[in-house]
Amino acid sequence: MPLPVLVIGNKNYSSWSMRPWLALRTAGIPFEERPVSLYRPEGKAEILRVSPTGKVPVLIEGEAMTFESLAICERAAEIAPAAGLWPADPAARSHARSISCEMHAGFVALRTLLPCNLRARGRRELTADAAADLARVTTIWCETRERYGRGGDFLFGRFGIADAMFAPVVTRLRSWGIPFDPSARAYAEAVLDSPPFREWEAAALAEAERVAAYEP
Ligand SMILES: N[C@@H](CCC(=O)N[C@@H](CS)C(=O)NCC(=O)O)C(=O)O
Repeated sequence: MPLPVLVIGNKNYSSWSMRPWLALRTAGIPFEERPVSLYRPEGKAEILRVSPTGKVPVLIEGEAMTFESLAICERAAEIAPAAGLWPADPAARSHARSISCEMHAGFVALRTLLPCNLRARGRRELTADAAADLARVTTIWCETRERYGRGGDFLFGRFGIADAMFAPVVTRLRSWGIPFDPSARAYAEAVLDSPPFREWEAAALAEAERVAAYEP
């Protein structure tokens, strides 16, 4: 049986690719990754060949295809139920799904102002809308850690899908010089220190392609 193939964009820039990659790695699911450049014409053509949305990430398992980052995370949880990508407790799991969907669907002002660029170390001022997004993200992190995270360093104790969904927010804040609220600093540092994230980051930093629009 061939391994699942995860088609991803540039690791330095593709926050949506990072999320399911972290989930698959955390769950110990063997997979091949197929990187495509988001910024070269041949990359776009390749994405269009495998992705009905024209976007990455996409997970290919034989005839089956899963697109949309959160759907791929769900698929990872299905492939490896023992990995605990979702919390076992139903109330915690409902909360994990809710905040993961909230991340997937929202925080547009924050994401637009602070593009994903793991390598960057710049400074940006928050707009009012981005500040409101960040306030909500901080509340999510703190309330979730308080209610469900006592068993470990992550939102629900161990690293799971909710952490994978929020990991790019941590890196965007770091890249653009936005200080972490003291109440959220330990959580952010735990994400940056987690082995799957460090593996992704090392590969991102080794990439040569530069996109001027996302550089400081
Ligand atoms: N909602 C999608 C968003 C995917 C997305 O926007 N991917 C970007 C890369 S991070 C992309 O493929 N962009 C290429 C394009 O829009 O041409 C998901 O969650 O997977």
